[in-house]
Amino acid sequence: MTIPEPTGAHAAWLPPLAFSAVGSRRVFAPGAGVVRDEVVHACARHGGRLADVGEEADLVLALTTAEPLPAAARAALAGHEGAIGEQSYLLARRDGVTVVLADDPTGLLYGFFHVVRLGEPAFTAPRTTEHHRPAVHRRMLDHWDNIDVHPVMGQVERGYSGGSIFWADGAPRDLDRVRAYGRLLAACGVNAVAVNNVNVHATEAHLLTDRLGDVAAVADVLRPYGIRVHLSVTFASPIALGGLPTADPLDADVRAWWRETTEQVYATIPDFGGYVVKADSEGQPGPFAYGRSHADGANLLADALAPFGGVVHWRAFVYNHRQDWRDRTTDRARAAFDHFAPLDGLFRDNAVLQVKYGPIDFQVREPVSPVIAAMPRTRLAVELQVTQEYTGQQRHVCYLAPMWSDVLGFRFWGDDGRDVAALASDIVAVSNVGDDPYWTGHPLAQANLYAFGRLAWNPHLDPAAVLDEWIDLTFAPAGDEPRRTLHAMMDGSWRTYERYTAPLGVGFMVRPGHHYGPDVDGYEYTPWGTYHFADRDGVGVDRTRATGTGFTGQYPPPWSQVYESLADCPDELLLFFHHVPYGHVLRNGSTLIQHIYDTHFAGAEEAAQTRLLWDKLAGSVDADLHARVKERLDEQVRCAGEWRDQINTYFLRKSGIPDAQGRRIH
Ligand code: BDP
Repeated sequence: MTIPEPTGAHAAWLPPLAFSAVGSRRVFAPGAGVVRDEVVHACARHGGRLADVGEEADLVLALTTAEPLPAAARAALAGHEGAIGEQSYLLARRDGVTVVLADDPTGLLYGFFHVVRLGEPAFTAPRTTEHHRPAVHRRMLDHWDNIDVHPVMGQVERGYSGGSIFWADGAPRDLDRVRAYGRLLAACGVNAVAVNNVNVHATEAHLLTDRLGDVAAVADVLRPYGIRVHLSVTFASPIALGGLPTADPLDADVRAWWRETTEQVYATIPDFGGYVVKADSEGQPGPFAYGRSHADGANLLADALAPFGGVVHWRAFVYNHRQDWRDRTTDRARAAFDHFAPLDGLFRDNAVLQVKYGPIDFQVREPVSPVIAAMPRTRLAVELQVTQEYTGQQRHVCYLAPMWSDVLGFRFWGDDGRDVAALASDIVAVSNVGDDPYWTGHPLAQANLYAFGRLAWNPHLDPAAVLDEWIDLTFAPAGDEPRRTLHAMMDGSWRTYERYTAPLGVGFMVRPGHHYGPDVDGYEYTPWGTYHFADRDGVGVDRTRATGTGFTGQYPPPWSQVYESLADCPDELLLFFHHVPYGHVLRNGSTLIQHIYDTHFAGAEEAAQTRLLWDKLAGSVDADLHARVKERLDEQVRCAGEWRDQINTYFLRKSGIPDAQGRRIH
């Protein structure tokens, strides 16, 4: 299949598409650079023209350092104290002129895209000066991309959008496509990418040394969009690449190797972002082999990066994947906290501990990881998963922003305490993009990518409003009916997915290995630590202090008590925290077993309704796009039915309790 021209009608929220608001307007965008290019491009497509110095303009896009600063810009600045700040901008409209002002080119670019998002209203209502700043400094996508095609995982680990967007045939791929990707990311506020898999295989390890030029080629293309490139590295690099006998973080030769290697990296890529490390996790090497702590490991790399302003993202996803559930202390949910909480305060300032949002592994419903509350003296990144590994693998519609919004807004210390977004210095996610013509396999999965960037910029945005933004930017010409229909299909799709898959936070129940589709006992008797403990009397994991694994004790009050209590624990997390009899009455009034039946019938039915809605849009959206989404919806409906039937049958047989509504359970 050919890749459509990146500005093609179904290629996501690429800005000029929505910049028809330029119309016949004059735009003053002094200086060179990407903003000016954007304006030239928009004018070529939609009319309008670049204004000259001294000429009146309808839109002024300027850096505060511009000489002379246009009068409209000076007026917008009046009364504004201090710097606008890195990556930030002022937006104002008065006396018929819309003004975007920034201290740096990246801020100006973000301001430009803000105008694009607003469309025509950017040029109508007056606007007192607004100051827009990102909530966190770094908004990053981790690509789990390999250069080579891995025999089991394919080229992109957990990738559902074709091959890598960065690598093809053993080298950097078509850089025009990478450039278009950079633009797409800048338009939603992402400013960092890691270009290779956290599981670093032999070929990819060399990106750090003799293949650094390949990384530099990608960095050059992304730089104008304010995006810095990061690299996943293996902790064993000094052995694998440097020929040293050890990777011990306290060994002098090892330290020198990292220092010199990192110097070379910065000599080649002066604005290189830093390293991402998965250590002592699922077979990756790490400091445990040398009897050292993860602070020792992270600080080794942090020290090498510090002179250049780089950071190391050190992942907290550390657990023993070969353990069985030997005793209460070996609950996988506890592992990250048990390893890292005692190390709080020992990490360097440029070491960022990257914590998955939940204590297990990117499930459709998990409590927020208690590690995030336990490390006040450590810089933290919250890690989300945009790629839909456990949420339908981009064959199912599953708009994840409502979940992320809940996570980022979660308050560990109750209503008056700080929320997760305020505790994080970075927000990171595993990317869902590949070389697919629609970028994300399922065209509607683009909304997750867009929403990730927008929520990382401002975690308090309403996910439903962000969805509408994406729909408007992507399907602008389609009109009101498609807009309403798409909203109806997508807004509740995460909860729909939750209804027909593993119930009430218990998680997994997926087919082992590829993680798609139902297999209730697939992981139940394996050493991975992801169990549901269903028996004839009940289901769920007892993680209480009183009788279970004690995981609830990793939360501060009030949540330690709320989760500990069967009566107070929120329904949606009940089976994550408690082993519960089938007859237990939930807070919603239903028995547990009846709730399982009801939600599974309802979820599968909602999937079928979603497909009907899409059918109605035939003729109103691009025909190829319609066909692609339809094919995915057919699979979603089939798979949702399979989930419903397997889960319901399983629990009917275990419990022997029939459905109160007498529906047929296969
Ligand atoms: C798991 C994925 C695995 C990743 C791992 C990780 O199944 O492919 O390598 O997460 O985050 O969910 O490192």
